[in-house]
Amino acid sequence: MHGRQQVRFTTHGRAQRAAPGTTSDWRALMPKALITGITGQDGSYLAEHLLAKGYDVVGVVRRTSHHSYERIEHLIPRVEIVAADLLDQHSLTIVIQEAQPDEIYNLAAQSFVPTSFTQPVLTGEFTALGVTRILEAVRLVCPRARFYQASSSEMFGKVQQTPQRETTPFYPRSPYGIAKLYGHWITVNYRESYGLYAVSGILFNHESPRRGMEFVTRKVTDAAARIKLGRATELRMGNLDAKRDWGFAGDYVDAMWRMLQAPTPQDYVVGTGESHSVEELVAVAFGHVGLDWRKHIVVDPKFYRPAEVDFLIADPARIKAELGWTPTLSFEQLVTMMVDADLRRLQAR
Ligand code: NDP
Ligand code: GDR
Repeated sequence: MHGRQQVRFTTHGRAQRAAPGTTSDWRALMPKALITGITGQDGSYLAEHLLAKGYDVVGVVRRTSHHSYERIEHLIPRVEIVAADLLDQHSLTIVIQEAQPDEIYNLAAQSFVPTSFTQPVLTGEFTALGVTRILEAVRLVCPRARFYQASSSEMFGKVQQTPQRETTPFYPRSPYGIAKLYGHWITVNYRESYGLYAVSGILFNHESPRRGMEFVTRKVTDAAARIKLGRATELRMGNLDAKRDWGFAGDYVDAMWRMLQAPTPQDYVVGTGESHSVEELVAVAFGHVGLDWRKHIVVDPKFYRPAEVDFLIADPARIKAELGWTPTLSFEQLVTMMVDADLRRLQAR
């Protein structure tokens, strides 16, 4: 892998532009990565991962009336922040043209499934067409860059095969899943049409203490901590029977990086190969702080989805065998780590 990187940076990379023997060529030899969605859960872990490997990191943020930098505060000023929006072709083209990155990770999206039912058009603009806008920019101004697209297990939806692997047919069940499927295929198409090094990681659910509060794991770990500390008494939830393959986000950003180091561009499924129900999640989180979840959880139809994805489980055999990737945290370790982090955060307030 290291050998290939050397060849790569000498062949396509910034080393070509460096004057040998100067101090500035040391930095010029460092690979450069551009991350969209750097303010999100995965963006923050990926930025840390790449900085630790010596990359220059450029993070794309959209303009908002106040900054949403909580997850990356500790990385500034080591990360260069630039402004662009998935809705705006010109802004994307310019940041990619100016940065001339070796690797581009497209993590930005409208990523919450229930919002995709209430805002399906916007979800399509961000999560589907946003990918084409970035690929167009790559094709026109930086075609040598390696491109990673954040595809999702939601594309399997009403599953056609269990466990799900790279060859499993797709059957998305939400406007989000459908938008991701478009993003997935447009990435394949630009690879096949224009010879771009463009790949999709089909990632199953991955979580962490930095997960958004609206997603089920964080909603549960935050509530378990609040109830334990006497700051809440109940938690209203949707479908407790749904099953997911949950892993740790820190492991999954390493899978993204590995995919862009492979000798040939290929799509991979990334997951643990274990599935658990939402009820099990609740039981582990509440049990960890000595609470009986049955006394606190209220099932509320408001949180049911118009169409549900009932059961997902990955077959990560290909990425394990070909790229040596493996998850480091078990389901129980992940959930208890998240509960402990929420306890610490709430106690500090
Ligand atoms: P988050 O929701 O935490 O982060 C999404 C990021 O996208 C944020 O940085 C957000 O910026 C940015 N963004 C949203 N809209 C725009 C826009 N119009 N222009 C520019 N940036 C925008 O997602 P995750 O980190 O959890 O996931 C990363 C990616 O991986 C997403 O594409 C998601 O769909 C996909 N994915 C996630 C999985 C998971 O389990 N976490 C599994 C499979 C795929 P802002 O801070 O301004 O809102
Ligand atoms: P998901 O994650 O839809 O799989 O998408 P989420 O955590 O929102 O839901 C997982 C499952 O839990 C059930 N559920 C609830 N979900 C939420 N959010 N809130 C509840 O109160 C609740 N009660 C039960 C849901 O019905 C569902 O079955 C995530 C996102 O990160 C996507 O961007 C990503 O692509 C996929 O994971 C893989």
